[in-house]
Amino acid sequence: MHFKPDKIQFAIDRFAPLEKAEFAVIPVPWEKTTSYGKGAKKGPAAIIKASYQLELWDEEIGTETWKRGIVVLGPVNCNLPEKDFFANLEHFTEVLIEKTKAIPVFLGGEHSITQGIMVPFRKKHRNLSILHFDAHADLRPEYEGNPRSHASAMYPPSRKSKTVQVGIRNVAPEEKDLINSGKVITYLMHENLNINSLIKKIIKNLTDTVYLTIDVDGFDPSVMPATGTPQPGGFAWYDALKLFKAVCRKKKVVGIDVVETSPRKIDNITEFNAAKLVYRLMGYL
Ligand SMILES: [Mn+2]
Repeated sequence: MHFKPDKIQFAIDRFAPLEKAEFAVIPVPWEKTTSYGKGAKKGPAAIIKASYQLELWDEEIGTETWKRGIVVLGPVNCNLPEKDFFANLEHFTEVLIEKTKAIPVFLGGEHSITQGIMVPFRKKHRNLSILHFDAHADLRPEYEGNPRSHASAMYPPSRKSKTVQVGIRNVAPEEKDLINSGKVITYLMHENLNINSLIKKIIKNLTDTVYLTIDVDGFDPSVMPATGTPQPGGFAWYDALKLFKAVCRKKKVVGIDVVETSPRKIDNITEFNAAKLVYRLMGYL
């Protein structure tokens, strides 16, 4: 398998071939099971398009992060039957993390992509833990008969890896015995409004090597309004950044996904903010 760069690219990627890049951005416009608001498949392209508008100097980090090398790869093929898509996504991810040094940042697409991505990460990194930032627990073994549903995104990964959930404020009856059980530690949003003490708990509970999965609905809808199943009362921008900064600085973050951006016609806030988030996270690493 080789990587076929798409025409859609960060304006800055031409300075960094994949071999030299510190970060690889991978669009995964997968959308099969969204239950309410549609459009997650348009998320990756919208975020990349918005990224052209970012200033290259990051005012918080104080550097031009792009100089460390960012490459945007062509999208993972999502025009496949579900089984083949996940097999391909797993294989793609495995090749990427085995053959390059770049830290991958996957752009979704619906959250179920995390299921495929996690398989090779688990193989490569012993004692990997997951920081799961989301409004939803996503712990149903299956939803509407499908274990690959976005509502089941974290069930398989959390059976195998320690999973710390934050932002959670929507839990189904069939999930209530799965939160804070087994390998899952769940910090319900309403019980953890003090960001500093939440950060302490998260840092204590994560292992040294961390995969970060960010559903944009973990943020408050005022920050990330365009998403399929929004929930009130999510993280404010600077609180979330403080949390991500602490994790990126104190742990070894080996991969990231940012999922569930569903661009809408009325505004472009979410894709802009997601692009800024991704650039900022790179700066923290
Ligand atoms: Mn969610």
